[in-house]
Amino acid sequence: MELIPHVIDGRETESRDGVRFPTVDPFTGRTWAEAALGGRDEAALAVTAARRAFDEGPWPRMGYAERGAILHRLADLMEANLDELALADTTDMGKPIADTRGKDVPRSASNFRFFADHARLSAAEAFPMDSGHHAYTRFEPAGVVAAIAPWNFPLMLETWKVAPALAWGNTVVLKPAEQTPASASLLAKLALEAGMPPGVLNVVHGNGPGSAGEALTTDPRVDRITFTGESATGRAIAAAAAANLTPVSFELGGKGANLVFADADLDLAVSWSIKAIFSNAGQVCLAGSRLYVQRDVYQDFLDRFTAAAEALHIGDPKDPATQLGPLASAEHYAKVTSYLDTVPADGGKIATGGAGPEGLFVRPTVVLDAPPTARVCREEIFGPVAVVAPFDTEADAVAAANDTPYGLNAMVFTENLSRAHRVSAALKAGTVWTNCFFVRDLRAPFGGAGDSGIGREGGTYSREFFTDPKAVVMAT
Ligand code: TXE
Repeated sequence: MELIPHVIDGRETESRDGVRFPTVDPFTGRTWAEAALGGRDEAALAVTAARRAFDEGPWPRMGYAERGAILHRLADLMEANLDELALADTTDMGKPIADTRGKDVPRSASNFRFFADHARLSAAEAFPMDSGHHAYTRFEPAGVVAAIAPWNFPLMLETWKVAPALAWGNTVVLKPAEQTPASASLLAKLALEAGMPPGVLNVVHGNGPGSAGEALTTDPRVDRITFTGESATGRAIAAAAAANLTPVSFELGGKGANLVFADADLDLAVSWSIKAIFSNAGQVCLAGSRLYVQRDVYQDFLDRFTAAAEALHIGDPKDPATQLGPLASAEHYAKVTSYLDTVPADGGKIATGGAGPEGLFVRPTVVLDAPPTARVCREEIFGPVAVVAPFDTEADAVAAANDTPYGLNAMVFTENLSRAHRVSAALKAGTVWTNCFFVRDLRAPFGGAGDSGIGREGGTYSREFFTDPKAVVMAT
């Protein structure tokens, strides 16, 4: 059976004890490969390699252009290996191949290009002072970065962390989610092929608590921790990191509100709302899982939204026509379907959708009449489940949207410009999309408030996190 190895200090390795874990294709239910199961030892070895590459190696000492050229070469190699990378994520987690080929892998490659160029262009900051002194900033790399990633956008979220960390001269230990190990090892191999020195990008596979993931969060030789995953895991990592005062950047869960006003372009609103909750089978932190629609257009919107949801093409994720694949794992399927079971008891009803047609599939599901206290309204389901409710006034809509411990993102559909600005300002969210969804400029801040995380990444926000800026003041 194919082995997905650790990549430590430029070498593909098994774990010391040779133990592996199966990686299961959620569509077929079959084990399609085995990954090396790392633990504390492998995490420590990877940190040692990253530490040495940082303290003694050329990477942090290279100029931005030289480092950037390697990152650009890596992006080129990723595109040249697009099929293999896309198939790795699709097989590991059931995401439709049209998405991994068309979006995830191209965006992952562009993460390297963007941050390579951004670092080169934004590394300079100087302040000629009235006093005649001259102050300038050196953006010095922080050191060893631990990047702990989830399974829902494996390569894309890994590169969103790894690319800025590397571009700013850090070295990295990446721990992919245990459900999706394959693309990370491919990435590390391509990085070596692109000319990245050994030890600069290390990949260690394994579990979180009590294992490789936790070991990275407690290792005093790690200088930064960037993590995307569940809010409860974020709390555990924050507690572990506190012992060493290691700075953390967290992108956690969400319960995105999607507000459709009566003055919206309804065709546009329906089409984006469908994408917002059913793309990647709803396994998206940014999912528009709470849909609030102004009463005048509520029924019209609901009819169109339901029809569009029922028309989505469900099936084999390797079929280019598939829009909705299975959920990523049996465990996750159990979690999502257990939420569906709570709907009647909590006072709601399932208008369409539910588990099936087979295996780990959940059909696009629309829940109506659920009171704001219902679990499906409050908790992150991370599945293709939209809760739809009417509202009367703009104030009601904003109050409903903000009634959540999360603060990651929200959507507003309106043709009224003033309302768009007013509501965007009033929403508790790290990102507000107006008349669109998921459009990103990599210079913009990305992250959330409350239970959705700590800090922002993207553009100069990544620079602040992945460097230790030093002020140098000179008398003239
Ligand atoms: O996340 P975990 P899981 C949400 C979503 C999903 C739920 C559980 O609601 O149903 O989280 O998913 C590593 N120290 N999101 O269990 O456990 C783990 O090995 C160090 C939201 O996959 O947070 C994996 O690499 N590491 C989300 C990563 O953390 C630890 C994306 C994520 O695992 C650790 C995914 C520990 N103590 C799930 N415990 C989003 N925001 O997009 C776990 N890990």
